[in-house]
Amino acid sequence: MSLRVAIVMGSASDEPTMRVASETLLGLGIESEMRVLSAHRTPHALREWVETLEPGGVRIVICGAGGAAHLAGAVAALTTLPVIGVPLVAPNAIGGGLDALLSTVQMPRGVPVATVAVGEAGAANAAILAAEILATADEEIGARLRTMREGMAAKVLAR
Ligand code: RP5
Repeated sequence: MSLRVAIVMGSASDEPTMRVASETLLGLGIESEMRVLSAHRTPHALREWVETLEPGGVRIVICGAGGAAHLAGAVAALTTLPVIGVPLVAPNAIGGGLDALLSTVQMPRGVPVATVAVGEAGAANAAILAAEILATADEEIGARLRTMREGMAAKVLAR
């Protein structure tokens, strides 16, 4: 079966955080591919990669970047696949990732990026949101999402 979710990040230094997205997807029974490509450092390679996604069966793209976080916006400019942006905390971050949050979320009308929370929570939520999109046409994923929610609620109520 083809991989339905692709994850891309701007730097290898983003990998520990973005791994949370791939692990969360895996926990929901969804495999993904992960790449490091930069809107600024490798714009041509990024474009070539994006062009392979839809023909390869990818349905959703998760993009993580910090600082001047233009990766998700650049990907969204190149495809009409849903793009989920994860703002990350770069080593020189301003405002604990506020720089990346604003760079990711403030897209011009017509080219949306679904932007989640900064950092690990955002990486996890990007995966869950991707699964929720896939679940609109995949009942098995929907059932796994419901089980996950029930587990969360049980944990809270057990305290
Ligand atoms: C962004 O700049 C990357 O997404 C990363 O979060 C940040 C720092 O990258 P490195 O200088 O560590 O490669 O483009």
